[in-house]
This record gives sequence, structure tokens and C-alpha cells, in this order.
Amino acid sequence: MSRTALRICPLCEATCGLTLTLGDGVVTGARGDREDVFSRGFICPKGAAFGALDSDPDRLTGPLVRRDGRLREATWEEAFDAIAAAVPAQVQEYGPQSVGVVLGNPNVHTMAGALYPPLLLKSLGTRNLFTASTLDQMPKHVSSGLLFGDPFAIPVPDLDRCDFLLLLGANPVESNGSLCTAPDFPGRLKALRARGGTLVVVDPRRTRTAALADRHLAPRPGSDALLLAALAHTLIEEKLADPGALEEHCDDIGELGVALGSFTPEAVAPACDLTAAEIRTLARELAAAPTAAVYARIGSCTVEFGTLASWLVDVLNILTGNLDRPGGALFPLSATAPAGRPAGPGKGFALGRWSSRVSGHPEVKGELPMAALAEEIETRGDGRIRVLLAIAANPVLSAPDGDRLDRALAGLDFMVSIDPYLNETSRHAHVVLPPPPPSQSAHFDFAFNGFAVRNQVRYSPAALPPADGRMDECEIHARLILAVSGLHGAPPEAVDERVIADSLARAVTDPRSPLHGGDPQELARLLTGSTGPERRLDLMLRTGPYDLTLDDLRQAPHGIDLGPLQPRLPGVLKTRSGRIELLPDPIAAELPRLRGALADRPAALVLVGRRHLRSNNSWLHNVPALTGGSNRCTLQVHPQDADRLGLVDGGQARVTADGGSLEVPVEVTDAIRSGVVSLPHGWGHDRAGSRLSVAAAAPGVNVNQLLDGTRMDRLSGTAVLNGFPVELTPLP
Ligand SMILES: Nc1nc2c(c(=O)[nH]1)N[C@H]1C(S)=C(S)[C@@H](COP(=O)(O)OP(=O)(O)OC[C@H]3O[C@@H](n4cnc5c(=O)[nH]c(N)nc54)[C@H](O)[C@@H]3O)O[C@H]1N2
Ligand SMILES: Nc1nc2c(c(=O)[nH]1)N[C@H]1C(S)=C(S)[C@@H](COP(=O)(O)OP(=O)(O)OC[C@H]3O[C@@H](n4cnc5c(=O)[nH]c(N)nc54)[C@H](O)[C@@H]3O)O[C@H]1N2
Ligand code: SF4
Ligand SMILES: [Mo]
Repeated sequence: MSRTALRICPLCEATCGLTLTLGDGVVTGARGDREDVFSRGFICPKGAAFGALDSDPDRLTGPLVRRDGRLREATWEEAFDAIAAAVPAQVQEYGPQSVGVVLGNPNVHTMAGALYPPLLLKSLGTRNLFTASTLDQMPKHVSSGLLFGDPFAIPVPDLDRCDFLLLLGANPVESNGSLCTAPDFPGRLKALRARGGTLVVVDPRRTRTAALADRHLAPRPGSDALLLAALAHTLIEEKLADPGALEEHCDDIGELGVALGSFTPEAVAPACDLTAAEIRTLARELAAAPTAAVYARIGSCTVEFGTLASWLVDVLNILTGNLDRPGGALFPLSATAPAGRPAGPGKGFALGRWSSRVSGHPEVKGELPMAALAEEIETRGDGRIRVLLAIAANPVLSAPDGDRLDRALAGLDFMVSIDPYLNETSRHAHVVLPPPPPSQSAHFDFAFNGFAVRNQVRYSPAALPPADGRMDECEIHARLILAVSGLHGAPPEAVDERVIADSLARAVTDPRSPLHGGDPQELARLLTGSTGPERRLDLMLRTGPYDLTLDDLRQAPHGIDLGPLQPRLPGVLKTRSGRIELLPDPIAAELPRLRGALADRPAALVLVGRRHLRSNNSWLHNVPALTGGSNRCTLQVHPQDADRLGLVDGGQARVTADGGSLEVPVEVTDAIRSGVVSLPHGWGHDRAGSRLSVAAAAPGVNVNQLLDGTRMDRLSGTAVLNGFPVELTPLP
């Protein structure tokens, strides 16, 4: 007999509520949950393919352990024994820095990935942490850290109420949004226009999002910081800046005009390949709109001046008075955020507290650049990474120069992957620990509730019981922590109970906590979860801002709406001054380099990425329902460029850049501007030793092979993945 279960979709940041149909221990169907308080029935093709992905026959069903050079099926006990035998001894001999940790994107989509990595890092004591953030949103963390004192204080556009949305370097109609959790992003954009609002999209490609816009500007890639600086300059110069009530929270407003002095629309126009008039008009419209939000993502982050662009986005929101006001850009307040702290000076945000060993890249938010991982493994000497723990990460495809990383991983003394697949990265592991499919895992969005356009909270218990021989991913993490820290064999619950005891000890002595003055033991007994992670969630809800418990969430399976976003200044500020530091020193020090870019002679041809609705980074190409059709790894080229270079639609071309060259199928289309070509990432599934039968049949090429890892946004250590120079030659 079939039954249904509700499950938040973990496949992208939109966090849609799904209704799964279950039959005989498998998911047989998925549709949007119409009663979901946030997504109200919205679903995309990936969510609809939940069942196919969940029961992909290539998913690993149990751990693998390398013996005599080959990965073989093993028991969980053997797997953790192997880790306990290898890692503590390595740490003993070579020190904690000899262990590197790589955290990939799906960690923000699992409870395990949210709850355990901080403990793992603490128990290891290593500073060699590399995450997908330095291939992604790290510039935004840095700009928020500097402006607001908290790298996680990221304002999100108030999509449902704003009158004017300036959207740069994002394509939410395909990606479904990022750092702006909004189920049915496309519908929300249409609603914005239907209520008389204006949408302006800035993207070198005429994307499906651009097609929804009132206006589409297609500047030269990599020039967003210049464009945004000119917008800010114009607001100041034309006396259109009106921060209003924000003024009392801001330092350095006066100095901004001087700092941005050289970035006139006329000066930046050639570098952006826009006209000065277009830029001035946009600035005036932004200022004139009753409410407006500027929002930028991947295309503005993973470029040379990603941090400056991210900073300027919020500068514009501040100069127009739109930060922290309804209809503008607001700070969400999630149900598991720690209870409010009083306004006033905080600890601030520091960059570069230590540096990477080989190239001296400054630490950012406790991380080193993913683009520097290979050299940290390869380069001999004290502190070399010899052991790697890769959790939900596929850097061989997602980071620059996968071939080099591939060789580096092959040379490790020991590697562990927590991954459902044997893929380009995990095939190098000595131990692979596969989590169960998502239907067998509980879900809570610790990360995305903090970036959502509406405050709300939802919990999904596991839809199906664990299949035979399956271990919950939270338990895998807990056991890994014990195994690497010499506590192999201790009960995994001990990890959670320790966290709970520590958190309670802090809460009862914190006058701002709702649990202040309580008895820790008694409070621990009140926690209702049936597993460690559930009890930890319950505790976080109880110490959070909404007076909620896990039971409340269980009784509201479609979620609890906590209302529209509210102004939160000055409470969110944690800068040393207790104010918004509008022109922080590291930013001011970077502006001369941006000024230098005004005179740069742009390359004739640069490459940008793109995302397809039916794909997701590197790991969704093994589901037949999602691959094929237009979801393919082609090089998009504008007709003029194709003519000039002698390329034809359906033909082959060689693309060459700093890092190497690739042979790719050409797709001629006027949906991309001339001087720019586009190749998606996450492809290149042709490495031996992977177990991805569908993906291997249409492998595509790995765009990141074109990069050697030296191009970075200096302030954040984020790899430049967009707007790098390439050359094209036709192939017969
Ligand atoms: N050129 C170029 N490169 C890019 C980008 C780009 O735009 N252009 N985008 C970048 C961005 S934004 C990101 S976030 C990174 C992503 O980089 P990664 O995080 O390295 O890549 P993913 O493809 O998301 O794959 C993560 C791994 O997680 C595994 N996985 C899936 N589900 C689970 C799970 O539930 N648990 C565990 N433990 N593992 C799981 C998958 O099998 C896969 O091996 O790529 C970046 N790389
Ligand atoms: N379907 C699907 N959804 C996804 C993912 C996926 O792989 N597939 N990945 C998920 C992840 S990890 C993330 S981080 C998000 C990302 O979500 P988005 O930020 O919306 O990502 P993209 O769709 O890559 O959009 C980036 C856009 O920037 C444009 N661009 C490139 N260079 C520049 C530039 O210099 N300036 C400007 N203004 N634009 C530029 C590109 O043409 C592209 O359209 O998506 C998430 N959702
Ligand atoms: S939009 Fe994202 S969260 Fe919603 S169904 Fe699609 S993949 Fe899942
Ligand atoms: Mo990402």
C-alpha cells in the first residue's frame, strides 16, 4: 500500500516542501506540498526527480575500504577501524596540520553537515580547512564581516515587497536562488512585475531570468564592481543618496564619496562596455523607487573583484535607505539563531589571522582557498597535508585544475570521503562512508532559514526507516569524530550529549538566554528528540528567538510561518564600533586596484559559467530523468564570434586558457553577448574508477581544467571562475 510523507527538498537553496509517495521502502513519486507554509506547492524538475535520485542504483549501499590498492566493500566496523588505525597515528607523527578537511556544498543541505564539522575541526585542531565557499559566496561573507561585523549577517532582497530589484550575476530561474531562499523565485519575480515593480537584470547572457526583466544589461564579465561603484558614485554626486534612518548606524558615509571619486559612469563605461547614460539612468531609477533592493550572486562573486562587488551591493542598499527596511534588503531571523544580543560593540571581523603554508594566502573565516588545496598536498615540508577528510565534496570537478588535484589526492597517505557516490574525488579515498539516500534522513535547514525571504521553520523527520546496513549521516560524522580523535569505540551519542551539556552550561549562565537560571540537568531531560541531532535541534529552538520546541515543529508538518522579515538594526551589528563600518580598511586598501582596472585592456574573449535547471553542480548527471536535452556541456558562442573564428553550431572547438585546453561541442546562440563564451561546470565524468554509469555515458568536459588556480579575488581567496580570458580554435 502506498502512503505519503512530507520532506523538504535538499537539492537547492529554495527548500521546497515535497509530498513524497512511498511504496515498498522506496520513493515512487514527488509533488509540491500545497500546504507548505513557504513553498505552497512549488516544485521544479529536480524535486520531481527526487525518487529517481533517491534510488539511483549507483548510490553506494555500504562503506568501502581500500585493501591492496583497491576499494572493496566492508562493514562499518572495518571502515571506522581503518580510520582509527590511520589518522591518530598520522597526527601523532606529523602534527594536526597534516590533516586537511574539505567541505562541499551538500553540507549546507544536510543536518549532519551543519551540526558536526565544527566539532570535527575542533577535535583535529587543524587550520587546513577548505570549503566550497571559496568557489562561491566567500566574498559576501567577507563584505558582511567587514560591514556588519558578522560574516553571516547577509541581507536578502525583500522579494515579495520590493518595488525595484536590481539583480546581478544570478539566474534564479535556473538556479532557484542563492543566499536568497525563496521557493518559486520565478513566480516571485513575475509577481514583482505584476504589482507594477521593476526588474533589471545584469548578466552577459540573456538568461531565462533576464527574459523576465523590464531591462537587461549585458556588460563585460568581471566588471560588476566598476558598475556598482559608478552607481554609488552617481547617487552621491547627484545628491540622490538618502540613507535616512540608517545614517545613525553608519560610520564613514562622508568618506565614501571621496573613495569612489574616480568611478564616474563615464570612466567605467568602456570597461563595462555599457554607456554612461545607461549607468546614470539606473542610478536615478534606483534612487527614485519607493523601495528597492540590489542583489548579486555567483557572477559578481567568483570574479577578480568579488568582495568589492559584494560590498558595493550593500553600499547601494544603504545609500538608497533600503537596507533593513521592508521592501529593501533585510536580515532574516531564523528559529535556531542564538537569542538576541544587546546592541553595542562586538568582536568585529578579522582577516588573515594566519596564512596558508605554501603561497601565504590569508585565512578567511577560518578557511584557506580551495584553489590552494592541491599545492598544500603536493608541496613537501613541515605541515604538508598527508591525510584528507572530504565531506560531501567533489573538488576534482568543482575547483580549479582538477587534473592536478586528482594527482595530489592520489598521493595522499590517507583519505576519507563521506559521499553517496564513488566519483571523481571519492575514488581516491582509502575509506568511503556513504550516507543513506535523503528519504532515509531527517532534514532541517539550519543554513537557509537564515537567508530566507520570509521567516519560517519546518522540520522533516526521515520519510523512510533506514534500510538494512544503513547508518545515518549524523552517526557517520559522530563516529568519524571519535575515530580521528583517538576515541574510537565510544558511543556516538556521547558526541551530541557533550555538545548539549556545553550549550546548556552556557545558556543557563547567559542572562539573554531564555534558559537563563535553569538547571542544566533538568533542561537536558526536557529535550524531546529521539536522536542526538533531534535533541540538539530542540535545544537550539528553545534557545532561539521564537519560543519554539521540536514538538511544535512536529505538530506543524507543513511548517510554521514566522512572518515577513523585520528590521533588525542595530541588533545584528557585531563590529568593534557597534556601527556599520561603511568603508572598512581592507576594502579601502583594495580600491586602488579597482581604479587600476579602469585602464585595463579587456581580453577579446572571456569565459563565464552557467547553470541548468535540471542539473546541480557535479552530482546530478547520473539521473536519466534529468540529463539530456538542453542540459548538456556545450560551449555557447555568439554568432558574430562564431563567424569571426570559423565555428559552427554542432561543431567542435578547442578552448585554451592559463590552465590548459579542452575540446568542446559548440552551440551558437545569440543568448550570449559577443566577446563572451559560456561553459557549465560540474562535468567531466570520464575518470576511471568512478561508479557513475549514466554520467559516464555523456561525460562532458571539466571547465575548471582551464584554470590553474592562480586567479583569485584577493580579499576572500575565492577562485575566479567567471570572466577569465580564453582562446578558441575550430576543430575539424
Ligand atoms: N567553473 C565553475 N566551478 C564551480 C562553480 C561555477 O559556477 N563555475 N560553482 C561553484 C559552487 S557555487 C559550488 S557550491 C561548488 C560545489 O562544489 P562541491 O561541493 O565540491 O561539489 P558538488 O557537485 O556540490 O558535490 C558535492 C559532493 O557531495 C556529494 N553528496 C551529495 N549529496 C550528499 C549527501 O547528502 N551527503 C554527503 N556526505 N555527500 C553528498 C556528491 O556526491 C558530491 O560528491 O562548485 C563550484 N565550482
Ligand atoms: N539548477 C541548478 N541550480 C543550482 C545549482 C546548479 O548547479 N544547478 N547550484 C547551486 C549553487 S551551489 C549555487 S551557489 C547557486 C548559484 O545561483 P546563481 O548565482 O543564480 O547562479 P548562476 O545560475 O550560475 O548565475 C550566475 C550568472 O552570472 C552570470 N555572470 C557571469 N559572469 C558575470 C559577471 O561578471 N557579471 C554579471 N553581472 N554576471 C555574470 C552568468 O552568465 C550566470 O547567468 O545555484 C544553486 N542552484
Ligand atoms: S527548486 Fe530546489 S528545493 Fe525546490 S524542488 Fe527544485 S531543487 Fe528542490
Ligand atoms: Mo554554490
